[in-house]
Amino acid sequence: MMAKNQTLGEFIIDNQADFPYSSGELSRLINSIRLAAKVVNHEVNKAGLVDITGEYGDTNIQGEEQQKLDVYANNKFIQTLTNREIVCGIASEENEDFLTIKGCNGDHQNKYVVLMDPLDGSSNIDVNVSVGTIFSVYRRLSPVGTPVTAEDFLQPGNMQVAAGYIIYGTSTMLVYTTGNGVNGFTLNPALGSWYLSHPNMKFPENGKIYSTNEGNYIHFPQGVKDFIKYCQEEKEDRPYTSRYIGSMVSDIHRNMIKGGIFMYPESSRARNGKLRLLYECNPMAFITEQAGGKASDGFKRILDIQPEKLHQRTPFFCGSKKMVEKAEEFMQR
Ligand code: P6P
Repeated sequence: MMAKNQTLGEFIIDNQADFPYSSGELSRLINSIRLAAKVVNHEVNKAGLVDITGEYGDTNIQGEEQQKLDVYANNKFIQTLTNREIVCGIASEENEDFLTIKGCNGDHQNKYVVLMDPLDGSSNIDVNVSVGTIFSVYRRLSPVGTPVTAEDFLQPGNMQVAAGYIIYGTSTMLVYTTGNGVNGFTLNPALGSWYLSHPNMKFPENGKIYSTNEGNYIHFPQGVKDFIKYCQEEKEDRPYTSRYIGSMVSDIHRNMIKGGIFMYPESSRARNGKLRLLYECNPMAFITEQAGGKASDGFKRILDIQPEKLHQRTPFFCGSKKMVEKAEEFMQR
C-alpha cells in the first residue's frame, strides 16, 4: 500500500511485505542509508561555501583525484552502516578492497553486504552540477558468523535484494527498489523527512532522448555510431534530443521520467567502457528493470553478468525498453 507524500518511515512500515526476508534488517538498512544521505546532502549543498570541494590530494582505486566530498560521503555511509550494525561487509568505489564489518561483540552476525559508489559524478561537484550516491544490497553467501569473502561481493546483479540511488539535484531524492517496483522519495530539508513523491516509477517504453558522450564518437564501435546516426536522422519520430549531464544518476533519472536511453559503450580507448559493473551498472540495471526498462552491455543482460573482479567495468546501455532494443539491433548487426 502506498499513499503519495507519506513519509519514508510510514512507507516502510506499511510495506514491510515488500522487504524480502522481512526480519526488518533490510528496512533498517534502507533507513540507515536515508540517514547518511541526509548528512551527505547537507555537505553537498554547502560545498561551495566551505573548503570541501577542493581535491583531497589522494587518489582512489580508480586513480582519480579524490574530491574531499567523495571521501566525506564514503566515510559517512560506512560509518552509518557500521554503527547501526546492519551489514557484515561493504565494498566501495573509493576503497581498493572490501571491508569486513564486525558487530559490537566482534562477530559477523549480519547477513547483508552493501556495494556503493558514495558520490558518483564527483568531478561535477565544483561546477555545481548534480551528483549521486548509488548502492546495491545482497545477502551474503558465506556462513553467517564468519568474515565476509570475495564471493559475497562477486554475485551477479540478478541476486540483488535491493538497490537505489540518491540524487543531490534541484531537490534531493532517494529512489530505490527491493524487487517490488521502484519508488522515489523527496527530502524536505526543513523537516529532515523523506516524502513519497514518485510512487511506482515506470520507464516509458519508448523515448526521444539519447544520452552519451559524443566526444568519444570516433572511438565508438560501428554499431553505436550507426545508432547515434539513427537517432539524428529526420525520419518518423526523429531526430531525437541529445541530453548528457555527465552524471549517470542524473541522466538515468531524467530518462526514467521522460523516456530515453543512456549509453556508456566500449571504445577503442576503453575496451570495457568506463562504468563499474558492481556498484554502478548492476544497481541502476536492477532499478531500470523494476521500472519496466532494459539494461544490457549491448549484447547481454547486465544483471546476468558473472563478476570476476570488484572494480570491473562493463559497456552500459540502459533505459526505455524499445530504445535499448534498437541500440542492441545496431550493435548486433
Ligand atoms: P565521461 C561520473 O564520473 C561517471 O562515472 C558517470 O556518472 C558519468 O555518466 C560518466 O562518468 C561520465 O564520463 O567520460 O562522459 O565524462
